[in-house]
Amino acid sequence: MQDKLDRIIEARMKLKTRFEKKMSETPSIADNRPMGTGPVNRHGMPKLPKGQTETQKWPVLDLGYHPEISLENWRLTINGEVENPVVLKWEDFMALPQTEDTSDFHCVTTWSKMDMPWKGVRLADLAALVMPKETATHIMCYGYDTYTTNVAIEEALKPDVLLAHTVFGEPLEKEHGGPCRMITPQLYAWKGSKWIKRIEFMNANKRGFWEERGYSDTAYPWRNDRYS
Ligand SMILES: Nc1nc2c(c(=O)[nH]1)N[C@H]1C(S)=C(S)[C@@H](COP(=O)(O)O)O[C@H]1N2
Ligand SMILES: [Mo]
Repeated sequence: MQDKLDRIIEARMKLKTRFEKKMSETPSIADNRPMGTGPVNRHGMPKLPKGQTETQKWPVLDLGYHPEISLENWRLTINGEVENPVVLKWEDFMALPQTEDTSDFHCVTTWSKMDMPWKGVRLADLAALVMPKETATHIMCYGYDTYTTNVAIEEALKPDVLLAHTVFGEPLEKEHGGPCRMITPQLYAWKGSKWIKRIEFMNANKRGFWEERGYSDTAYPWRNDRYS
């Protein structure tokens, strides 16, 4: 157990070193003229990105099909440009280091839900488990509903990017992507796949479902970067 944890920590430090510079230059951290209003959030951006309105409700947005995945049948495949591809069962996933983090959720359709207390596994910890090859630049995330979305690795490795199974102290509801979804608090929410099934590390960028239909590849909320 301790051994396994030590290995994850060591691999994570390596990855951190590899992507640190790129990560520190991403707009959600480094933009010196971010667009938005309100007090500064924890990564230095105005709390409410331009064109967004805060909502108390939590709307459901997806392709209309809510797949039912029992914990017993749930699998997460992580493969592609990695040293150690894995297929995790629910117990394997839950045995990984668990992170609690409160973050904001910005949907491109202009609503933002603030201060959502999530619990799950950091994408960075999953990456440390599979170890992306030197050639890896992006990931493609696949949902059980056939959804896909692409994310650059320097965004995916941010500490607030989780594969979340719990929110507001309760198991994530099916309509919001339960039992497990990804969240990307520093990018618009479509970059976080609900009902996540597979993460493919890639050696080039490729477009996902919405990106192929004119949504931005990069999706920076503080640049109003919605469509390409
Ligand atoms: N698998 C899957 N993930 C998805 C989507 C989807 O259609 N399928 N929609 C995306 C969009 S556009 C948004 S805004 C958020 C919405 O999450 P919510 O329904 O929990 O609010 O999920 C994203 N992840
Ligand atoms: Mo969305």
